[in-house]
Amino acid sequence: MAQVGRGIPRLEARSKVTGRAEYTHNLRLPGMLYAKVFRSTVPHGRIVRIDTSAAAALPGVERVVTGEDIRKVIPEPYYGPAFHDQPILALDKVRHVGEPVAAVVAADPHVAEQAVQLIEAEYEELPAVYDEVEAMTSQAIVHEVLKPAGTFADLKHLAGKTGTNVALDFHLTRGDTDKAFAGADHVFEHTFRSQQALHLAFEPFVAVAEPGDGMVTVHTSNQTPSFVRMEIARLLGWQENQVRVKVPLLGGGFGAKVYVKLEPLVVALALIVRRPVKVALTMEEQFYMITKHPTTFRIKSGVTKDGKITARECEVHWNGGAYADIGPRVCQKSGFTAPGPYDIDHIKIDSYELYTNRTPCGALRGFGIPQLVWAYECHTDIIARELGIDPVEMRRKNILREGRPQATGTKMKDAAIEQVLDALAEQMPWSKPFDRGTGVIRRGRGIAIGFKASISPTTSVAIVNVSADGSASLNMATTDMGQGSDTIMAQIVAEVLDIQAEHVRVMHTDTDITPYDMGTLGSRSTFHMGHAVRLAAEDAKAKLAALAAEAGLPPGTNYPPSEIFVKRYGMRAGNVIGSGTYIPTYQSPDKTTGMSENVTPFWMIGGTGAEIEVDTETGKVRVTRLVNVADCGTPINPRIATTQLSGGATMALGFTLFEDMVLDGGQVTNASLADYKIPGMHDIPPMYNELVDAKQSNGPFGAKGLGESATFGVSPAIANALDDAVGIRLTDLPMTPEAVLRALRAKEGRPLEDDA
Ligand code: MCN
Repeated sequence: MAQVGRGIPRLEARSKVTGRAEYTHNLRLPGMLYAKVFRSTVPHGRIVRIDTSAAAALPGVERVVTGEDIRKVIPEPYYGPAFHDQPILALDKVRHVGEPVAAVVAADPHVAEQAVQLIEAEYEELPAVYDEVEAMTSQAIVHEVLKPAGTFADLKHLAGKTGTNVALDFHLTRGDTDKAFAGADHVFEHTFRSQQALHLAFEPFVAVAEPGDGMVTVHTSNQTPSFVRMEIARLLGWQENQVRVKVPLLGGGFGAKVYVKLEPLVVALALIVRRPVKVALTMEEQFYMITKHPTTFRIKSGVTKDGKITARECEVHWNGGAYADIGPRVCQKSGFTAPGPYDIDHIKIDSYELYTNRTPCGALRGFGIPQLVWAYECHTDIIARELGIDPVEMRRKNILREGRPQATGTKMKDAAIEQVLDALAEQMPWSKPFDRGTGVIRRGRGIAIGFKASISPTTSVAIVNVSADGSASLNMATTDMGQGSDTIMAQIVAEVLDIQAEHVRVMHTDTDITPYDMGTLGSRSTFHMGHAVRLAAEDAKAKLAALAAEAGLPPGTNYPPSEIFVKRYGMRAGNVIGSGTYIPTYQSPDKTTGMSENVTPFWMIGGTGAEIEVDTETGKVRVTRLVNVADCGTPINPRIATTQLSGGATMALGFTLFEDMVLDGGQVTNASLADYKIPGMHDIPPMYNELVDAKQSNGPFGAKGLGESATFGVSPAIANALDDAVGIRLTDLPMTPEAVLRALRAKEGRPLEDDA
């Protein structure tokens, strides 16, 4: 292959470094106004009164809008991909601190901000619930009524449970775990918890709505433009062709910008004031938009004395926050992989998505998988160490091999789990002696592996347009948020048409001209859109061949397109337009057993090896080396694919060691980049990245997804290394110096004062 497999630089690299790249933030429209949001200060309460009079009286303020005003243009102003549970601005109740309650529109954003400070709201406070396990039985009910959205095929069965906080519960049973535990040599049970954290794209959420003649245009930083169009049309009761959604490049998305976020608000405001309106969040406001699910995962395994896992029970509580967003899918799709990439005969999974009075939680790079791997890979490591089995051997003994059924019953195919494990062991290198140190600084190493199913079934459509000079453009709605999709899709077009990738122009999403795509999420684009793009290019190629035949050119030769057009039309005129649609096959899990023969079109595999240093006097953990290994089938662009590994691992490193949204009475106390620490250059260790030599037989050119794979194993690999170094086991994230020091001191029998 000439184009697929080329490690070319990103096509947009030059425009990014010269500042010419197009972002929604840079957009200024004639007559455009700015809106700022007034937010709830209580976690759960009935709205008694909102006084907007002082704000409305401030010179320069165009309009102050509340939830009731929105109802005048959108009678049912509730949105969401799973449930229509989220009001554009709060109605009747607020359900988390930071929830949008009112908005001020002004020509000057500073005036709008000043006016927001003048709004007053009074609430009758209601009991609140923040913890996912407490939410199961709490009397504090976040939603009294639930309306399933019914939009996506895989979420059609959603109902919610009135009178509880359960948005979705997923159950899977295979074999008989009770019997297997009774017959096991050893039974181990642990509980692991993970924290609330956030995406923090360096381009915060931003959207602009531009009302037109019987239509509206939305310019937005979003990963799912086709869904935005559908959802805005549904809210307004308009046809989809009256809504135009334009998405340029994104300054990061990481799963935050999926489905609709600011778009309903900005559209409602623009329709009310009949002018273009922009809403651009500050860094701080991102803490109130969407976050990563905190989880509590109780895991129990029955094991033979030589380390074969015979049974596993997984009970996962997902803290979904105040609005479901896409949480139910996280709970189900990730939930069914909770036992890990292991071949276990007896399995029971209970996975619960719960409403609480926190900022909503949704998709974040890994879609719940890192929370699961955190638990099952720590658990697996503890078992290995207690049984005196080498952790790599323990995994090798149990991994799911080709043709064996995963928990759902779907047989594993093209999942290079063993190769990933072998590559990790080799690169660490695991078989060589390791110096653990003797003084204040101790060293340890650990590994972890994880896997993820792709979201299914989903649709992607692409159009390839070949001009008479032979150049080609690609119309698709995949969003390039930094992962390099523009470049690799151009490589796929170029491969089929036998041209250079650099000569393919990739159009950014404009739903008036780019066809439907389910979304840039779940690392689905290379596989799904890659197929659609391949099919579209093949269609164009077949049409070019037909044109050559019409022109009387003898068959069998690959004529340059320009020659074909000239021969056929007498000059460089005309176009050839190829289109392609891709949707994989799928069988939804049985409602009672959770079983399915075809639950995913491909499996993503990722593994991490970590070497760390622990300062036993301060508890500080320094990661000295990370080994990131993944199976992405054929890398379309090995150079960019490798950077996906280091990017994903760096993000996961932050969630492992320091990132944590600290809550006090429902109030986030560290909602700023000064107090919420993300990895800086000095925190990033040397990394070794490897893509194992594998092929996805049903993938475009043998490729499958990769964007999240490096996030899976980082937390447990570091926790396992910590145990290896100093013999302490942390079960909560993040592993801050304070948490490490507390555990060290407790182990030494001299607990820190407030633990004594
Ligand atoms: N790639 C490749 N060959 C493969 C697979 C992938 O060359 N066989 C490379 C390509 O450059 C491709 C990229 O890896 O564009 C990711 O491909 P894929 O795994 O198909 O993921 P998507 O294009 O669907 O992107 C989404 C995925 C997700 S879900 C999140 S979250 C994420 C991510 O990718 N957010 C990112 N990577 C990110 N990278 C950056 N810089 N910024 C984000 O916000």
